[in-house]
Amino acid sequence: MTAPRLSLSRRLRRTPFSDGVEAAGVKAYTVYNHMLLPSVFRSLEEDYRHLKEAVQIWDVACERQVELRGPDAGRLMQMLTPRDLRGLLPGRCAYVPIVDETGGMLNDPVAVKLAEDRWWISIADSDLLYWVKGIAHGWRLDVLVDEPDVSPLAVQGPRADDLMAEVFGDGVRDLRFFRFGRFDFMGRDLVVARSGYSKQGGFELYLEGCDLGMPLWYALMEAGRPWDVRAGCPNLIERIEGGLLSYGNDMTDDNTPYECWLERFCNTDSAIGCIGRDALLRVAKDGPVQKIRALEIAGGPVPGCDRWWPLTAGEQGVGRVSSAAWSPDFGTNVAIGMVRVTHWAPGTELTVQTPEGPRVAVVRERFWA
Ligand code: THG
Repeated sequence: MTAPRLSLSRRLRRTPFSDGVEAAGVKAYTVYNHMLLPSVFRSLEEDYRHLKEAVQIWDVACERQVELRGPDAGRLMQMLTPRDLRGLLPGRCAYVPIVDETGGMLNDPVAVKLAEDRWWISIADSDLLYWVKGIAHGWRLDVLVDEPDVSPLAVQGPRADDLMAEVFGDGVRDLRFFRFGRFDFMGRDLVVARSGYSKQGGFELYLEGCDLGMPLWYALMEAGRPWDVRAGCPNLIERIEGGLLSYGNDMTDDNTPYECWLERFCNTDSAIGCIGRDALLRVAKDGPVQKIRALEIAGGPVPGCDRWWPLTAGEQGVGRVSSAAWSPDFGTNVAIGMVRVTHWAPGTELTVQTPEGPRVAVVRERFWA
């Protein structure tokens, strides 16, 4: 059986790097923020091995920016998140849960503080722009909110520093985690941060405008030759091992940050102004009734997880698996799920209902990497 194809049109946006991605032989895409996001180049496992050993260039232009600009930008940013941002200086990034008035997760972006009065919210897959515009307008805030023409490109893998130093000089090596600097590329300033959606280390470059997309892509590809650079993309296996959550897969607006194991990014006591603060104070007091957990699924490689797989204990439903893949390095299926409080203790044996039948799933203390 051949799988049906996805019809392309302008609503499914290309990126400034799409020509390079196609030339590199992309095998599969997913859709993220109405934009193409590559998901496989050679195979999931070959891409995984190469990411852990070399260096890859990722077209992550689908991580769109919501820009806040104006005197109330900082105030608006704090209204969106329970993470206390008062100590965050310009030049820094922060992973921030975004919650609605019920404390439900609307997105889990990286906030980039460009200046006191200018922020980029580098969003995961949900239309956050409309929520932010609604709040800015409804509260009559003095701030402009829009989606600028900014396209992130990631350089990820153990040789990322070596590659980046070839293009931008040794100064990039001094960037610390979740900080950014401005670096010249063909006479244009690029925001370059040490961040990215893998645990292998690397950078994200925020390209403003489209015209330098392919020159930047090829400059990085050329500079990376000595280290076998390839086009790559966020890798399902590697991100599950590292416990990097995927909004829309692992959590939705039905979940609070506490359920998502994101309490380390919540300062609900001190995040004054956060719209979901009262709701979160209530759930923090009682504690969540379910929580994201790492799970190991027994047996050989599981099929792709394109819907929630029920987790059961006997006849009782106790949660769901939302992401799963075979890990070559750990010789088991690694998975992310949401498990009820009664069954989330490490070591608990559950049953996961995969499309190919039931399997044993064991709750783990932590993720793999
Ligand atoms: N980079 C940028 N934008 C993004 C992503 C990114 N937008 C979409 C998506 N990824 C948002 N989700 C995440 C999830 C995890 C992390 C970043 C964005 C992440 N987490 C680290 C961790 O969990 O180890 C570190 C968090 C911290 O300690 O602050 O990096 O990848 N621009």
